[in-house]
Amino acid sequence: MYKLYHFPFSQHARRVVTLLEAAGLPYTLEHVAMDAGEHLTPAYLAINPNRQVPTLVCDGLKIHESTAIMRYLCNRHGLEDWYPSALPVRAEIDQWVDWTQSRMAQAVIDIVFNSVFAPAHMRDHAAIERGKARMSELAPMIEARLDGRDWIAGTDRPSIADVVIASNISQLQLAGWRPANGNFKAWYGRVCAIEAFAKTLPEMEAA
Ligand SMILES: N[C@@H](CCC(=O)N[C@@H](CS)C(=O)NCC(=O)O)C(=O)O
Repeated sequence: MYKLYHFPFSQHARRVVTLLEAAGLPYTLEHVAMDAGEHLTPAYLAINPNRQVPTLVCDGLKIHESTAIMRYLCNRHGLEDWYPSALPVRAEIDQWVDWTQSRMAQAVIDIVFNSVFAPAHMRDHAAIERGKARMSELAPMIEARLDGRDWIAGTDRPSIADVVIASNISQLQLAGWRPANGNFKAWYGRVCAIEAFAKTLPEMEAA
């Protein structure tokens, strides 16, 4: 049984839940009350010294970094559909996963934290603008790569790369940012139609 330290407004935690759900793996969610600072407590820091969610705990193993957790689950359970082992396909999935973490993640945090979660007096408007500028740079890359393909890595079915990118897009929606018309928007609709993905969306967004 996996234990996932989780917070519903964490896109990084939600992507792991999507995979656990989609693969039918046994798990429990351990709610970390980030809004009350629980991630900063010594008890949680002993689990993840980065003071972040998610963290996966199982069989004495503690893993942080959402994408490392997803790869671990795929490798351990042979989730070929989500993370095919054929090297050219896997390389493209890894490329988009790492690209999302290195190029997109901070922009999403900058936009959403400063538009939605930070108290008004702490909002960093320059960070919001920086994040939006980065998203304006990245969105056309997604748009172009989806030309003639349903899923970002060219697979026949959604892969972890689609879930990783889309979890960020769902987070951006909290701040009112949405993919424009075109391939990107149609792709996001396809990801949202995946039951395991839709199930993880926080209530605020579904409203
Ligand atoms: N690279 C990490 C990022 C995790 C992350 O940024 N989590 C956020 C919630 S979405 C968090 O816990 N932030 C608290 C903090 O950084 O202090 C991953 O992919 O798991």
